[in-house]
Amino acid sequence: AGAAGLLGLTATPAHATPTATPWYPSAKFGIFIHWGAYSAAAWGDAKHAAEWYLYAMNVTDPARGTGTRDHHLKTHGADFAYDQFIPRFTARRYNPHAWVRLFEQAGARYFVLTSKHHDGFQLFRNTASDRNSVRLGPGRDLVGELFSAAARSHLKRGLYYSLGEFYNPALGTPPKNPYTGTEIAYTGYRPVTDYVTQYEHAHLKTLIDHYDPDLLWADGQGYHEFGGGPIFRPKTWDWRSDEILSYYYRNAADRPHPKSVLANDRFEASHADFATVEGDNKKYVLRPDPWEACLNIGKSWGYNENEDPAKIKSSVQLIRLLAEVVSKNGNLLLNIGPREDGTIPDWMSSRLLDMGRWLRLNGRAIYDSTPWIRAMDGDLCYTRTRGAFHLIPLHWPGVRLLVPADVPINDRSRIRLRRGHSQPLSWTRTADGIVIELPKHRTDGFGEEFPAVLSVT
Ligand code: FUL
Repeated sequence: AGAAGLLGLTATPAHATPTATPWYPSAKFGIFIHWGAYSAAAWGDAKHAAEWYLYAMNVTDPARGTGTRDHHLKTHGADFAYDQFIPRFTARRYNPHAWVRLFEQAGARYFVLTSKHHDGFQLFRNTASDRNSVRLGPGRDLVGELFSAAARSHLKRGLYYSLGEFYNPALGTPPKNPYTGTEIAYTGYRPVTDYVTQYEHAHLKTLIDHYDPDLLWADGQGYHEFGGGPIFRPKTWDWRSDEILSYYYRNAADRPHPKSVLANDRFEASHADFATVEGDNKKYVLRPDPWEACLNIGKSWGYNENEDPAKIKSSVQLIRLLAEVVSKNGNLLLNIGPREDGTIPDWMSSRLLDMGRWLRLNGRAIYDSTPWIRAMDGDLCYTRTRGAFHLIPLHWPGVRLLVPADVPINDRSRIRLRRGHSQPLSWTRTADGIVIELPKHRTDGFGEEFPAVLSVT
């Protein structure tokens, strides 16, 4: 307030936009969807995820991994161009309402769909390029359909967009295989002289204007670093993302119902609303600002028929990771890769449904929670919500749970298991810490290996 307060100017002016409630930090759990022409190729190798197929099929250097190339030559032949997968990407059984229902049943609060990945194929209607699902392949606006289906749900709607691309002609004409010099087809190109303004910003502006996304998830910004192979674009690239993000925020604030929108940290802009952490939980640390772990169930982000079953995370592992991320003040963005026809493999949907089942019983320790001063001790995670402190042992602890003496439990505290045992549990303070007595077996329908929640009020 200060001087303005003295001058009586602190009252909110009538035209001021109310601060939209930031939905993101309390949402905790979102679904990432990698879907595109690569879903029709449906193949990844030990070194390349399936959504990198266009890149990987061109790699001839054994040191960089020729698994995808070998597969491609054997299965499709040397004359089969990547763009021939576009008509095989059909979305024939795409049911966006079923997707929305599944995400809701999973307990997710938002989703992020790939509107364009590094192969440059767009899942939305636009005029900057014809390389999109309306003009080619499915003949449908896949982004628009999912956004409409989710419009009346509680899900917030996000879009992934790769700033850079592997072989866009505007980044090096004509695109060639960097190893062999063979030309690479890029169907649907509309010539531009300025990739950033006429194409990338034009795309993002279309996404903002037509779909009004709650979240933008940029990627592909450091394109020159991808895979370490030879590339066509300059080493430094000025995305001028501050311009497009200003447009995005302004647009959201100017709406009749202003809303809080977010952008991730891959725009190379002067501002990011949350940090992205890709990879395993060795990288997860408690930090004060919002962050998001993007995580795969298997190894590929795009659908991969060659997925190694040994690398597929179980529902137990995923729920543990969710608890860990949330105790560290993060959100979990869990990825699925639908098939080219829009169906979601059972091994993905069954895991989502397990998470939803667990969250229906235990979500009170997850949604809207904030971290404690420590995220976890060993296998025990902590979260807080209004009026409650939650202990989340990552598996059933047996008849006694020992918790450190400094957790906020006092003489008036009641400790309860969420369901099935509404009776407060007995506990005692000992020299080693606080010992909580638990029933011998859990009765919430989950195996002993699943995380449990004890709430202290
Ligand atoms: C990475 C991409 O290269 C992967 O293909 C995937 O989209 C992941 C979420 O981000 O940077």
